[in-house]
Amino acid sequence: MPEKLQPRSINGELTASGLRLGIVVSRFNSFITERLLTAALDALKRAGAANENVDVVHVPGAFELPLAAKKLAATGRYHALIAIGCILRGATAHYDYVCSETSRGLQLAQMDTGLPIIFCVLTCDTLEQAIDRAGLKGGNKGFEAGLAAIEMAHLSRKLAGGKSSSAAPRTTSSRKPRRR
Ligand code: INI
Repeated sequence: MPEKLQPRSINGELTASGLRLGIVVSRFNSFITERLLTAALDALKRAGAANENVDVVHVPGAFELPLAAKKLAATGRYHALIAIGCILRGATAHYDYVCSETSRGLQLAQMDTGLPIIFCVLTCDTLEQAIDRAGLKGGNKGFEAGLAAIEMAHLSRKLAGGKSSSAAPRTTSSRKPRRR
């Protein structure tokens, strides 16, 4: 029997020390989004993130997340971003427009800038579904998003071929994160 191929495995670490992270949070449905934010911050703190390396920006609703995220990415200051929102289905088609433009906008911002932008936007039919995902039943998606941001920050640097600990995101201006 021939030996099984053992490929090189490239993974992102789960340590946040030295990482600069930005979080954009929507105020709409803040009962949910603030719970997601708390859990995301908990994940970052447990992984070793420093207070001065984490910025939180609030926007009115999920629809505003992509622009704010893109502007944060353009500063060149961050290794990864997290976008937090909660979109609940209503009686009209508004939900569909907000969902599709928010996800499309965040993906575009991520692809345009090369900076990982973690999608922590709940899209639920009911408030109960959102509550379940914000810490009551099925864990907290904010915590998962925090870990995903850390992992992607490291992985992004590795895939870009960088070896130094200053993980430079490939922004349009190719600027490295600035030390403050
Ligand atoms: N914004 C949300 O974040 N969640 C929602 O459920 C929501 N609904 O249902 O309307 C929502 N709408 C506001 C939208 O995101 C914008 O803030 C608004 O349209 C102004 O641009």
